[in-house]
Amino acid sequence: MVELAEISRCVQSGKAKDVEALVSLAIEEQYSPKEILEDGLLSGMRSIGERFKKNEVFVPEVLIASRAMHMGFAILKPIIRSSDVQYKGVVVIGTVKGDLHNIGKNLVAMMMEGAGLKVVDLGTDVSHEKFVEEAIIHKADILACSALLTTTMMQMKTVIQAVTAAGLREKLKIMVGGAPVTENFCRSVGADVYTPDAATAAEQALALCS
Ligand code: B1M
Repeated sequence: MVELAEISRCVQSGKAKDVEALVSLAIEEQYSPKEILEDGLLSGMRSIGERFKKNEVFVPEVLIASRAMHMGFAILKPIIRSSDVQYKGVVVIGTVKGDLHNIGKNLVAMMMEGAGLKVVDLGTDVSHEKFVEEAIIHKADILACSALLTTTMMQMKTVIQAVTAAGLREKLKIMVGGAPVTENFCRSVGADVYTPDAATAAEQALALCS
């Protein structure tokens, strides 16, 4: 009999092959996709997120754990019925126009996924038009912008202006982050939430959606 806690432990230690095997076995043993997701895969990512925040693990461990989670998720995905797993919210995320840094943004996206949110990752060099377009298409609850350059961080203001012009500002929360971004900057451009790291970003995103 598979223990879902074992899947969680294998995610945390990045044992992707074991995660795949255990998820397949758990499906055979009639665990529901929701149980496997919540108590296995996402539980593992949540733990790694907490340890990352306490500096007990670092970027490489998080990336390896996330890869293991995704491999398990790929097996689960075809059998997840839309009625079975309810996402807690929808986040559209990207690195702003002119900026190609994606390591931090990817971490934020993974942690948010690990927290049970649906994440639509637009990649890097994302224009304000694209942010708005995708927020509408995916009925996003949160727009999350990352920037690593002092020369691109002002793009966040442009994104927020475009969101306001599209009449979405009331219902769309805007989160910002990245090395040069600060709480003061967040307030000055009219964003809702600044967080300094990926784990806190996931926590805050979840709080905004509940
Ligand atoms: Co570039 N780069 N880079 N770079 N790069 C920095 C950012 C820089 C500080 C290096 C330096 O000069 N000391 C500097 C910026 C200076 C400034 O603006 N003041 C810089 C520069 C100048 C440049 C170029 C202009 C260099 C050149 O070509 N002359 C160029 C720009 C290209 C472009 O974007 N148009 C450039 C290019 C590159 C590479 C392509 C080589 C590569 C990026 C590869 C990639 O991302 N795929 C790169 C890298 C790797 C770096 C450094 C070394 C590392 C960045 C990183 O990934 N950190 C960086 C120096 C440094 O930081 N030591 C540097 C790890 C990552 C986990 O941290 O992204 O901060 P970070 O994410 C954190 C938090 O910030 C937060 O969570 C993450 C972790 O928990 N976070 C969020 C991030 N986004 C968030 C969003 C949120 C919430 C939290 O909510 C939405």
